[in-house]
Amino acid sequence: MRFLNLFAAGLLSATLTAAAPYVKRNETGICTTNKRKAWQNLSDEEKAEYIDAELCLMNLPPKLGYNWAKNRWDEVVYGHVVQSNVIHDVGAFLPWHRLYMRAHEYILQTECNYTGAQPYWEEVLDVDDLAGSVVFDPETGFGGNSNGSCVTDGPFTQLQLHITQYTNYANYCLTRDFSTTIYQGANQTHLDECYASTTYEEAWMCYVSSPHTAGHGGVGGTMLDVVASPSDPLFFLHHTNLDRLWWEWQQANLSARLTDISGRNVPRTSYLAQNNFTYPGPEILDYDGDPYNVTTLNHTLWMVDLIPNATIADVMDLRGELICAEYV
Ligand SMILES: [Cu+2]
Repeated sequence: MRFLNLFAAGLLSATLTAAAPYVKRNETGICTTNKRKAWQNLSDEEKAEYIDAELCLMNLPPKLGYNWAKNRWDEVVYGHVVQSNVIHDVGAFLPWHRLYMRAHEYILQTECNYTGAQPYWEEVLDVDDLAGSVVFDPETGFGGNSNGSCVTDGPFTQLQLHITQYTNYANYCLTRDFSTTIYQGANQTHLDECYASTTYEEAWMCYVSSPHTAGHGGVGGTMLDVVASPSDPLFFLHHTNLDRLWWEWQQANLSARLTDISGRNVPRTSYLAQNNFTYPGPEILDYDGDPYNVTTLNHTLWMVDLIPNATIADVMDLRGELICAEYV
């Protein structure tokens, strides 16, 4: 896999610094920013501001110095692509994606003047009518199904994508291909089952296999690509919803679950094979902060210079200095 050559340099140069504070707290010390709302509850003005900020990102010049990057969107997507074989099927899956949601939210706020917080797609509300979801509204949302072809309605009709698992020099379009069957994994029965998990290990596996798979497979097309799925802007609403579900689970027993982390650092052999992933090398595993193949609070979350790296400990509390968010 060619992109791994870039990995070593990136990880080593991005030293394992403590996270810098991204948000200002008011004088009481209470986090008052980043009230993350369901897309379904945003006003049309709020929706338009978010969509405009995403379009802004797609039109901003790149700034990380990669010669292949055509715009800032490519760089944001790359942050996920380059380490797909160490952020999926592992214990760090939920924490890494939590920080990645913050990176995206922070970049919208600081580089595209976005004044809101990252919205989420409350997917359970749409299990009976996926295609009818307001997120797919071409006027106010992300455009709709395209049955595997290029998306032809909504603000991302012209979106050109460049990064795949195998190259950063591709030119291809955003696609969607709905599956109402797979989407049923987002239903309340599955959410209840995951919520009833008693350990992080049990919880992350349940959330990954049910609501997480439901969003990726239900929307299909680009969203079904385990590597390049952040290319569909809907990815960020989907993963923020997943993060909300994890936070709900944490809140059910906060004193224990603010520190409850576990899992492996290397995906299962079957998972690597199924996705054509290479086994992560020492340039990754020697720098992840964990001495063994067990995920701990010291585990480093690599952000590829989009924002500073952090540890899992830094993101466990959604209300903390780093994420500073609230789901409303
Ligand atoms: Cu991912």
